Amino acid sequence: MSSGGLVAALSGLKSNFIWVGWIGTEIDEEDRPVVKDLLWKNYSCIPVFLEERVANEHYNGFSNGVLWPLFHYLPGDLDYDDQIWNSYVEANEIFSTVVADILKPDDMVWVHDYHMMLFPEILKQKKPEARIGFFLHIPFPSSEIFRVLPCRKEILMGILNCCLIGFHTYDYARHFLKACTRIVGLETAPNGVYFRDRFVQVGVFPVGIDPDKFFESIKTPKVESRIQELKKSFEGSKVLIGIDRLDYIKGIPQKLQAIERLFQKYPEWKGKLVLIQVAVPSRQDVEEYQKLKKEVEELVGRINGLYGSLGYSPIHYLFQSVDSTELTALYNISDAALITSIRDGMNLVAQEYIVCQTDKKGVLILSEFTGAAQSLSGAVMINPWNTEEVADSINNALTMSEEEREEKHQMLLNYVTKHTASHWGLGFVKELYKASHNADKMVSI
Ligand code: GDG
Repeated sequence: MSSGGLVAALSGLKSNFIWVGWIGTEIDEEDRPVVKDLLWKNYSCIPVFLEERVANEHYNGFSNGVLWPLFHYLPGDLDYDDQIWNSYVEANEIFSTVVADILKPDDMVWVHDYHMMLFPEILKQKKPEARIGFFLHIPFPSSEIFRVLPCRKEILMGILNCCLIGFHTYDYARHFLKACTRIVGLETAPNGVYFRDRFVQVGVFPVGIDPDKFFESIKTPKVESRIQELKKSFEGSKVLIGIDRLDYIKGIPQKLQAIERLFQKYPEWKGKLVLIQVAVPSRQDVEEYQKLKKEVEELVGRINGLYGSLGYSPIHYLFQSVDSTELTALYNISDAALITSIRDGMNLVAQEYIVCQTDKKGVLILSEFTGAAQSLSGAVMINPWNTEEVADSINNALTMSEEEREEKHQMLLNYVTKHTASHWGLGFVKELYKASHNADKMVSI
């Protein structure tokens, strides 16, 4: 299982689905039936096979090279050309052929994320009766940014073929509706948009985690003993934790600059504070990600060189994925989590940190540019671009009174244990069911 927010959210969803997804690698024509059979029998998964060039241009090229930076307000990094766009169209077409083949009359189809924005329209052409919902896991940007996209109309029309379109926050939904008005000239309402002869419902569904998974894991002997080991290694130090895919949206350089400023401004922390930064390798085939890796490594080296000593490194940098025992133990022993995303659809790490703070009631320091910031009011909010403010916030978080920490933690915990992945998933599916029946009524009128 790969690391990432989409995987975490969907694995916390306790419901029966047939999963359809790209297999992640090229499989020879003659091996495909065996692979298909194996995945179906063991995981209820239906694989989609893409040839390597199409997969690469669809995934690394258009999805992660164009849509990802643009939707995270970085239009400067846009690397658009017709070839990668054509592969995006082709991959969406191949997916829709696979789904059209297995679709039964009462089925609902839930499409996930920016890789699949044309899929609803193509499936609808093949199966006009299909009931389709779409959820975007990343921000939908202001229409002022979105309209930069050369194929902006096609992308909007693609998802408008759904009965329900979901976002993490009201802001993202509002931006989408505005784009429909400005770019396609459609009439909108606060909860949807009129498209052809139908009303496409637009809703807000903030994603959550599966808290029980962490509560149970913390009590296992394996995690308990790792917690004790880690507590011993960092005895006498405050621990800050950062868990991110190594992605430029996560603001890791901004985080490191704030740590450097903290040591300059509050030298008393030297020798008494460590940042454990897990940076999970991600999209290493995309050039921007290789540049980021270099930048982060240089910053880590500089800070450790300046503020470390023979027996002390202020930053423990891991360019690797850690297993779930290690992850849970790291969350548990830290005094604060530091999330500095410059944009982030939601950010599940924030929620995972909260549920793992069974002992210390540590502080969540959270970028105001995450979707999570809109619901986690017990966090210490920061603007990651304001290095001075982040440094001060870290200092304040680590010197905060126990009562204040306890109060903030309780507020956060109440939210996260209520708004779980199941709550999110079932909420979306129920709404899709209702929306698809309402859409039928409108058509028959
Ligand atoms: C996208 C959106 C939105 C990370 N490192 C390790 C590891 N992880 C797990 C975390 C968490 C997940 O990956 C990361 O989730 P995020 O939500 O923080 O971020 P993205 O991957 O960017 O996810 C995001 C999300 O979709 C859901 O809609 O929240 O905004 O960008 O679950 O625990 N897991 C393990 N080892 C690691 O080293 N085991």
